[in-house]
Amino acid sequence: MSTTATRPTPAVPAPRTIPTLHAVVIELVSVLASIGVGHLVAGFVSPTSSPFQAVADTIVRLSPPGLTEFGKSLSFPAIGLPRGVADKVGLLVGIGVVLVVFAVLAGLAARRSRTTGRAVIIVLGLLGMAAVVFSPVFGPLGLIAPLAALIVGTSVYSRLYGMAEAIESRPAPTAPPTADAPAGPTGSPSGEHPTGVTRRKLMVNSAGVGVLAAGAGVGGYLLGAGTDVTAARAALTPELRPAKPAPPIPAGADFVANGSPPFITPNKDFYRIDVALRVPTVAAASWKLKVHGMVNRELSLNYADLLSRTLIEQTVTLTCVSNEVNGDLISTANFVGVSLRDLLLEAGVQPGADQMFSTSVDGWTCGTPTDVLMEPDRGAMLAMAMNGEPLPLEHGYPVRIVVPGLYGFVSATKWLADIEMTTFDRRRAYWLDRGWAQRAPIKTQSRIDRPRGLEVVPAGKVTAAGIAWAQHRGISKVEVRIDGGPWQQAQLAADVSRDTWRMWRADLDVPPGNHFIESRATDGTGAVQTAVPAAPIPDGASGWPMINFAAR
Ligand SMILES: Nc1nc2c(c(=O)[nH]1)N[C@H]1C(S)=C(S)[C@@H](COP(=O)(O)O)O[C@H]1N2
Ligand SMILES: [Mo]
Repeated sequence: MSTTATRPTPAVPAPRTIPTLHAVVIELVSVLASIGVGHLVAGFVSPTSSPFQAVADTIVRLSPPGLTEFGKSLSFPAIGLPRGVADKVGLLVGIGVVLVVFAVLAGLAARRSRTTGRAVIIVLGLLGMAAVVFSPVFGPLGLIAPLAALIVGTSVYSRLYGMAEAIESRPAPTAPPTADAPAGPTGSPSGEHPTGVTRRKLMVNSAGVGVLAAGAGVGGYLLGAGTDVTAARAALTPELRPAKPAPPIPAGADFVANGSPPFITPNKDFYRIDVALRVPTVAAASWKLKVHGMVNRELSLNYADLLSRTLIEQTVTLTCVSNEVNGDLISTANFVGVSLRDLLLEAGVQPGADQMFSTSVDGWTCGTPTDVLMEPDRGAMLAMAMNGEPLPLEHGYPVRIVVPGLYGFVSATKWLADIEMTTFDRRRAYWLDRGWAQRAPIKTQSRIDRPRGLEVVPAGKVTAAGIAWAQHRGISKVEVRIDGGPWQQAQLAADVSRDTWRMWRADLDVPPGNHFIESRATDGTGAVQTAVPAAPIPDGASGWPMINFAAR
C-alpha cells in the first residue's frame, strides 16, 4: 500500500484569492486616487485637462439633443440648484455613481485576478486621457494630468493588492486557539504575518489613500475654481463706468406689484445656460482676443485695449432658444462694453465673410451672421460689465458678446477667446452641428406670469400680468383673452427700448369656475405672435401661452 496516494498533489496550487471586501476597497481607492490626482495636477497645469472633467465634457458634447433639452429644463431651487446648474450637478453626480458601481464590479472580478482589476484602472485611465486629448481645447501640456492619474492609479492598486495577497499567503493556523493563548480572528496570535502586513494595516492604508485622493480632488477643484480672479474682478468695477450710460429705467417700466418680474434682472437671478461644467476663469489681465480670418488687418486685443475704447451701456434682454412657451430662460441687464461693429470695421471684413465664428476659452463655438453685426443700429457689443459690476464668472467674465435680437446660441459667446471672420460653408458652430438653426432671430413672444398655472383666485376682477418680447423690433401691443373669448388689449408698461422685454397687465372679469387665459403680442413691425406651436428646436418655440386657473 502506498502512502503517497492519499496525499494531495502539490502540483496544482489552489487559486489564490483575496477577500471580497479587500478587493472592492482596493479597486475603489485606486480609482479614486487616480481621479483625485488627475484633478489636482490639472488644477496646476490646466483645469480643462482633468480626466474626470474631460470625460464629463465629452458626455455633454455627445449627448443627443433630447437629453440636453431635458437637462436645461431641470431645476431644484429647494436645494440651491437653479436651471442651468441642476443639469451639471446631476451629470457629475451621475458619473460618480457610475464610477463607483464600475469599481465595485471590477473589485469583485479582481478577487481572483490582480490583472483584471488593474486592467480596469488602465482602461478608465486611457478613457480619461482620450477625453482630454479629443477635447476642443487640448494642448500638449494637457497630457500631464491624465498620465499622472494613470500612473498613480496603477501604482496604488499594485501596492494595496500586494498587501492583500501577502495577508492571504499567511500560513494557516497550526493549533486551535485555547483560553491560555487567545488567537486573533485570523488565527495567528497577533493577527500578524511574518511580512508585517495585517488587515488592519491594509484598511488603514486604503483609508489614508482615499482621504488623500478626496483631498487632491477638492484641491484640484479649488485651484480650477479660480479663487484668484475674484479679487481682480472686483477691482475692475470703477474702470467699467460707461462714457455713454444707458438711459435710466423709467418708473413704471414693470408691473412687479401685479406679478411681472422686475425690469432689470439681478445678476444672481439672471438665467444661465451653457455647456461649461466648470466655469472658465480667465484673469482680465491675461485675457486676449484675436480677430482674424477674412479680414484686411488682424487685430490682437487685450483687456486694457478694450478699456481704452469708448465704453457704451445698453439695456438688453437676452433669450435662450430653448425657452419653452411660458418659460423662464429670459432676463434683462444693463451691459457695458465696446462696439463690436467698430472693431470689425477696423479689422476690415472681406466680402463674402458671411459668418463671425467666435470661440470661448473652453472651446464652445458660435456662428453669427455678419450682416446683422454690421447693421449700424444693431448694437452688437463685446460686453465686460453687467448691472454695474464686471461680468459675473458664470455670465462670461471677462468678456462676452451681446447682440440684441438674436438668440444666445448664435450670438452671446461667454468667456470669449477668438473671433474668426469666415463663411457658414467653412465652419459649423456647436449647436448648428446638433440640429439647431443657422440664423435665429428672436421670435415675437409673450408670457403670462399671473395668474399662475392652476392658481385659485377670488372671483371678480382679476389682474393678469406678464411680459412680451421681440428684441430689436419692440412690442407695440399685447392682447389677452379668457376662455377663448374676444381679445382684450392689455396695458403696456413704460417703453424702455426695442431691445428689451415689455411688461403688460390686464384687468379681467372672472366669474367663479375653471378658466384659461391666453396672450399674444404684436411687435414693432406689426407682426402678431403666431398661434402655431413649435418646439424650441431648431429656431425657437412659438405659440400662444395658455394658463389654466380657477376662480372661487
Ligand atoms: N462659452 C459659451 N458661451 C455661451 C454658451 C455656452 O454654452 N458656452 N451658451 C450660449 C447660450 S445657448 C445662451 S442662451 C447664452 C446664455 O447666456 P447667460 O448664461 O449669460 O444667460 O449664452 C451663450 N453663450
Ligand atoms: Mo441658449
